[in-house]
Amino acid sequence: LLTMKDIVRDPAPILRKKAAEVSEIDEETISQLKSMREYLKNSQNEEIAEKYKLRSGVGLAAPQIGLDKRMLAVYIENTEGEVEYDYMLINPKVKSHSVAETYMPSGEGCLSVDENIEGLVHRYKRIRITATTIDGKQLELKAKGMLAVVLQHEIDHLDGIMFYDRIDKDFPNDPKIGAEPLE
Ligand code: FHF
Ligand code: ZN
Repeated sequence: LLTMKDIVRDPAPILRKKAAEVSEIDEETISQLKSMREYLKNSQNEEIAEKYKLRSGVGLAAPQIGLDKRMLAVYIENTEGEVEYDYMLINPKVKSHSVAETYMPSGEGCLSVDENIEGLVHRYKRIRITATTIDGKQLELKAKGMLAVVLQHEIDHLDGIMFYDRIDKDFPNDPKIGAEPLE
């Protein structure tokens, strides 16, 4: 079971390198991805999160648990507690994106960053990505809203980019012209 002690913290060098492509989907890779998904699921379960002191997360990238692999998990429940998005993706690639941008009005946080960093993180409003699933199937995914934001945060981790790199140094709280807040 993954807990916060398994989460690599900034400024660990692995968070700053481009992760390696996954060349073969072996049993170890599948089990690592399943543990990543399980962390997210557990972290959103009040009792389990409390018991193991898990910070709640909706996405996790392999470098955040010390793995040099291009893979990520996203697990998001809605306010009713129903599963809204549930993905384990290998070698995800952004194929295209909107010109329009969005941002989370309260900013972003990261499991690998212990302090709160204020400022808006602009993201593309819509993205189209391809990836491989643990069954070896090729997937094309069109994402918008919260899912698009989380996927961009995770894919950034695979490229060594942290959310605060994208905060404007001079005007951290100013939305860019035309950018819309995520509802
Ligand atoms: C989170 N947590 O998941 C944040 C951090 C925008 O690379 O957003 O560092 F659990 C991955 C409902 C609403 C339920 C919010 C992407 C953020 C990715 C994890 N929690 C939540 C929830 C959350 C990071 N991460 C603040 C930990
Ligand atoms: Zn993160």
